[in-house]
Amino acid sequence: MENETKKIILSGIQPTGVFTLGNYLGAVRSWKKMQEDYNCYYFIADLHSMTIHIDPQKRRQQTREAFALLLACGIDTEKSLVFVQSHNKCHAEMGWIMDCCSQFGELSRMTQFKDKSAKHPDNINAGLFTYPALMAGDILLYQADYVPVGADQTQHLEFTRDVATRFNHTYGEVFKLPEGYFPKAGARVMSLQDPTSKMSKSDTNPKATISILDDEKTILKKFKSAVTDSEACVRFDPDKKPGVSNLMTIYSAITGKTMEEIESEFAGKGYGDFKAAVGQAVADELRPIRENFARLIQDRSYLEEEMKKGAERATYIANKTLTKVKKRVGLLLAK
Ligand code: ATP
Ligand code: LTN
Repeated sequence: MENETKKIILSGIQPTGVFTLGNYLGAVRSWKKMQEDYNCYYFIADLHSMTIHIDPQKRRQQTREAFALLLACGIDTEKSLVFVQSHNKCHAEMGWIMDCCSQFGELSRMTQFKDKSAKHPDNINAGLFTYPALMAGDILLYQADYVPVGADQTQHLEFTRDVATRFNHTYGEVFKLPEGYFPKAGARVMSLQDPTSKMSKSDTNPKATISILDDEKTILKKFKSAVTDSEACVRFDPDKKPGVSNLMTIYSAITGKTMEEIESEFAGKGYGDFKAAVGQAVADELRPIRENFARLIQDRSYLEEEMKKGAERATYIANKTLTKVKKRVGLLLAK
């Protein structure tokens, strides 16, 4: 699995619900492609999901499902290291050390903290505030070269680099500085009901998001009711025609067609035909994932076995960095 000459890719996804078409086209589909060229480490960020309230039973279920979804999307445990964050205790330990290397001022500037505290004013917990420090620990533990994340996470990545630089300066070189990785084929998918905001797992309006487990009928129906405009012309113009442009982005991401090709394909046709074609392309793309998932989620012992293998290997790798870090900061190592 591991190859010394390949660069390390690391990324995580929170178990906050079934992945959306946005998570798939913007992240997980590229993760699958990267497996061929990099040493890839992918994990379910269950510790990060604790920053919002989720019923415990639901969290357990969503974590198992998220793990199965990664495999269903083609993340291969023979090629990549796949694990659940909390199964490797190094993350929590490193998280505390990173907390102590983070400044109140810099954490206060994080837009995700501001956004999420506005969204959940009744639960502005300390974890939400120190979320980026835990994330920095995730990345630095594995000496990742590249971190594929969406635009919403670039500030956290910058923060990680700042903390790593400061640590290396204070205690001597330990951490590699990670870089963001923005795959060319990665698409930013917007809500089907409000195309100016991103499609998000935690959206409460089911018509706004396509879950990657939606069946064909549901997918076609959701695309049929997607918000467009009254011009009745398939043309790419994200500012003036955000709804149609979003559908074109999705169609292009799946078929590989350029915007010009899509415009001429639907020239003179109404939105009805266009929406049906996009819906069908999405349904065809997601069908094998849904079938793989249905099979995997039944096989609990297989999932548990894969989680266990992932946890052991992740712990082995992370522990090397953690031990170095503990020595450098002057924590006595237990004999
Ligand atoms: P939540 O609603 O719980 O905040 P989310 O749907 O925004 O979740 P995350 O778990 O925060 O998803 O993100 C997982 C990965 O998917 C990240 O790399 C993120 O950048 C990417 N991603 C999330 N939403 C989209 C989207 N609409 N388009 C493209 N990429 C996305
Ligand atoms: N914050 C990320 C999830 C995440 C992550 C990470 C991504 C947690 N730790 C480390 C990359 C590297 C998110 O919400 N998408």
